[in-house]
Amino acid sequence: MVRQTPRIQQGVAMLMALVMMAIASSLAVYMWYQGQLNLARIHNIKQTYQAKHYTQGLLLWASDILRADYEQGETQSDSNNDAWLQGIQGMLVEDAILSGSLLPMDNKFNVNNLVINNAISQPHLQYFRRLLSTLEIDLAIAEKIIDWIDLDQIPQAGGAEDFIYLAKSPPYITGSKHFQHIRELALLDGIDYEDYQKLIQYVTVLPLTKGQATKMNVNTLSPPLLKALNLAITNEMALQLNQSNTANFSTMDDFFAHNSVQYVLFESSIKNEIRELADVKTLWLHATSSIQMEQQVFQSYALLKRNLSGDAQVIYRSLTPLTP
Ligand SMILES: [Ca+2]
Ligand SMILES: [Ca+2]
Repeated sequence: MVRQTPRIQQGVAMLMALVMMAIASSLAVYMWYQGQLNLARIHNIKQTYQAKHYTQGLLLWASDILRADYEQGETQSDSNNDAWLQGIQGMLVEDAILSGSLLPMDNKFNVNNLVINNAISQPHLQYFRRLLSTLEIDLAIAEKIIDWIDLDQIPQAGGAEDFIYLAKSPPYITGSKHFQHIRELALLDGIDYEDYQKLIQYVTVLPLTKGQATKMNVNTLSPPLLKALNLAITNEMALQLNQSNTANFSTMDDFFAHNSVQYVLFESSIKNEIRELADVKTLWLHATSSIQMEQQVFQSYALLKRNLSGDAQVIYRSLTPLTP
């Protein structure tokens, strides 16, 4: 047996001590790092929680100003001139900067109106065809939308059901329900990027409450959407009705009496058809809230619906904008 000299023993002890020290110090660094990480996590969770509360506050603020709009006697009609459209920008609170805005959603055609209670709504289909024709988009997009929503697998003439979508790569199937998000329109067969980008400037997807169609607000419609209200409306009339986005008709009768259309929209059958499509009220709104806390910005979106007292109810929230 080899006996170690005291010198060698000393060397081994020293080496052991050094190894122990290295382990201890890396453990200390690891624990410190974990501690910092936990602090950062807690900080993030706290900020997210606070941002949620601020968003909630902004939505309550939105409901308040919408009710105030009704209380100030604005129950009859809404237009692009309404004060609530200004929103709030950069409001400083304790530890955050809040911004919020409201946009009308009844300023576009709701494609979900094409199928009501699993049946095609003819006034909406005729309207949408006139709109597609003005926009120079293939009319068959209307049938593709109908087939996407309806519950059967029988394609409309020019439409497309599951067998068309299952042949794509990757394969997918139709929704068999109303559209939930505007981006779903990009999934339609036969729609290219250019048509999609054009279409979403004029159409929207809103839920139908109690199986009832939503109505557009004539005061917030752009000229192509006004023109599609009736075949007799020319481009020039549509521009005059739009009044450079300042239209402010108090009632639909005021709209029909406008000097640009009074001689083309005078028959009661025409008026009744337009009344099914449009009104002078803004009931659907898109809320955007932006909460800036330190270096982070929390952005969220919500769809609001006004009730008869003017209050707004959150229908759903989204982390992506519901409108382009
Ligand atoms: Ca179908
Ligand atoms: Ca079908």
